Amino acid sequence: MDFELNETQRLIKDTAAEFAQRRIVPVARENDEKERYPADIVAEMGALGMFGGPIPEEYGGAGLDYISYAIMNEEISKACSSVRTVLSVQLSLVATTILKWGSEAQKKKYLPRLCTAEWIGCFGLTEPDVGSDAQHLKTFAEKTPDGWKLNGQKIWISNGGVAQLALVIAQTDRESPRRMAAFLVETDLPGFEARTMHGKLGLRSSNTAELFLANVEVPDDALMGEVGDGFKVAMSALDNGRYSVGAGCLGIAQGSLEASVAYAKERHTFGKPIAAHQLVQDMIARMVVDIDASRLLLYRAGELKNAGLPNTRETSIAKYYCTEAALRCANDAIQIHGGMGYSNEYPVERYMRDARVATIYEGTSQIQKLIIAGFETGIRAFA
Ligand code: COS
Repeated sequence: MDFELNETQRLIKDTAAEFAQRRIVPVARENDEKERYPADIVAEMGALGMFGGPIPEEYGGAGLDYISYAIMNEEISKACSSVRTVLSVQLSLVATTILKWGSEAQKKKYLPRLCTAEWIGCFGLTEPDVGSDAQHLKTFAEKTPDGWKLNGQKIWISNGGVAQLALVIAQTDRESPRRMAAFLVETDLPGFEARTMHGKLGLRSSNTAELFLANVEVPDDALMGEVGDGFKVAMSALDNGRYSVGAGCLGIAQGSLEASVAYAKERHTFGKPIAAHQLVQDMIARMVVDIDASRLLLYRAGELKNAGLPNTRETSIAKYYCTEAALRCANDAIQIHGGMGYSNEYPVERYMRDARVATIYEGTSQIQKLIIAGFETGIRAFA
């Protein structure tokens, strides 16, 4: 039995799938080859309301439940995970974080622009020396009479080179990492520079940048939450970011399965379609099980989000499982496609390359396991 979708969820699935097939699939391969950011597709999705996600309608959003939001990410990712990246970062790391932590003025100013993709947002946590150990940032915000002065460097920032708004996490006290703060930094401010990074293995048509902040002066009202909330802002953003990465990976896994079934029925060896060979059926069965397990784990986390309940543990379980499963599925899809799987004539090699980063960014699989085991044992591995 398939997961039962309600009317809204079905509509989201059909609309996203139709758009993806019509607008994203035809250009995905070329955009990947040319490392071309799909600005036109993003603008069109924004105009159609596809960036509204779970943001309430009063702030310009679509007020979607988290299962519908996952479905949107799945369908877009099945067509092209680079486009899914723009959507996920915009909504999961930036917009929903502003919704949770922002002042009324910050919500009114930024959310409607993000929900139409008129503005693109990025999330500045990672630094050259700080990935997993997110408590020890070097980017520093110094209090000034009129606001704050930010100095530092961020790296591997998705959307960084195309963003108008950066959510930047910085230290405010050199003696205490517990005094981190979150800032909403408009990227046209003097001293803010983004340099796009090239040569990535996957997600090649998404934009990834290094951010340089040299004496960037922001007003007091750029501070989001209180001084000392910065780490919690980042972790709650990642609770949502990890969910949409999981959903994106579910889309990759589903795409791998669909491509494999189609190819295995069409390709003949030893006088029959390869789908009739038992070892091919073994790979297809493993994909089906991985996809079912991914979907159930992901939607469980989504239901907790819908109910406004704590979900860090369940989101980490879903992120860990979905990302590893997508890699297994994409790898087997290449195997089923044989030599053709190694060519970009078929989408499966891109699935593999696009899935690869997902066990690394927004918390490695190792970090997810430490979070999960921390809940189970009550013992933090990081103390
Ligand atoms: N939401 C809100 N608050 C959270 C939270 C969450 N999901 N997780 C932790 N916190 C809070 C805790 O409640 C705690 O608050 P108090 O100090 O008031 O008790 C505080 O944050 C510190 O929590 P904890 O001690 O558990 O943090 P750790 O330093 O042990 O966190 C890990 C360690 C590794 C889990 C964390 O640093 C992490 O997730 N690292 C990976 C970061 C990452 O994903 N980087 C890649 C970014 S790519 S965008």
